[in-house]
Amino acid sequence: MGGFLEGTKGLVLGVANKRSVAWACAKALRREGMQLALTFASERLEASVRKLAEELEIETVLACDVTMPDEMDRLIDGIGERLGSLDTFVHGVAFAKREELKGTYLETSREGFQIAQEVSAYSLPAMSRRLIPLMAEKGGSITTLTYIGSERVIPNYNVMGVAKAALEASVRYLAYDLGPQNIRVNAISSGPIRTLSASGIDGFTAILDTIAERAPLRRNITADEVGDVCAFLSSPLSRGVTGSTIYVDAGYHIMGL
Ligand code: NAD
Ligand code: IMJ
Repeated sequence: MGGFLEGTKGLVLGVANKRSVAWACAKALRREGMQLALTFASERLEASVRKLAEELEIETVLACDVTMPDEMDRLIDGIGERLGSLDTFVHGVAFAKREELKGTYLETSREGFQIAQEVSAYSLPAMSRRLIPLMAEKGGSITTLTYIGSERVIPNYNVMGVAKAALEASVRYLAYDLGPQNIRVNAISSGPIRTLSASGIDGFTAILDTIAERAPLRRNITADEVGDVCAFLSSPLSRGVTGSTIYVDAGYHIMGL
């Protein structure tokens, strides 16, 4: 009780398991009193997402594969029926074929490029457009998750870096489109975190070690630190902030060497 998001409602996409950054966002939003709905991307994930939802006393858990327009439509209908309106949407979804996340960007296939763009970038405007009617009355906040590999070359990030560049540009164009309706759109650029999406990535441990050594805070960040910034971006505390990418990376992005 008494959290700064008491009386607000949100939808979080991208929870796969306890390590998901979207799960940390859901925890922070719940802690501050937001009523939430979660989604699962495939039947394979349904049982685990439902179990996690129970932990936070979240009653609404719906299917949503962002490559399926009908499923996105059904999700919005379901949210309308269960929550009635929305103040917050958290987008924590990304995917590229594993073979695209090694070797050179030069070798990216047409199909691999299209999949990464569709799931990791296009899903933001596609979902946002559908959600607007639920946010229209008082405005709201849309937050997505990105990575510095959109602006600098991170070996192996490849087609995901290009998709994140499209995602961050989408944040700016959406912020302009939705500003008149008092809907804010921002991204959190997170430092590396050991999640399912970071598993099996060549050299991941070396990247964590480099950050612990060079970042101004001389450490890595936690998913909960991203969750707290997500709660801030979802709250009136950030009412003047839109179109921004906020770094939660222990300051690493300011370094030249
Ligand atoms: P994660 O694997 O837990 O989350 C990725 C989510 O995307 C999963 O829940 C998965 O089900 C979902 N997803 C994939 N394809 C989908 C589809 N077609 N439809 C719906 N959902 C789909 O990993 P994570 O690290 O928590 O990633 C969450 C976000 O954070 C991603 O956008 C990722 O790029 C970003 N990010 C992660 C890191 C990191 O180091 N882990 C750093 C910066 C940004
Ligand atoms: C991913 C690939 C290469 C380098 C990477 C990452 N670094 C970090 C990540 C340095 C931090 C994690 N990240 C920021 C992502 O956005 C990951 C996205 C991702 C991961 C996978 C792995 C499994 C798979 N497909 C994926 N699609 C997207 O099959």
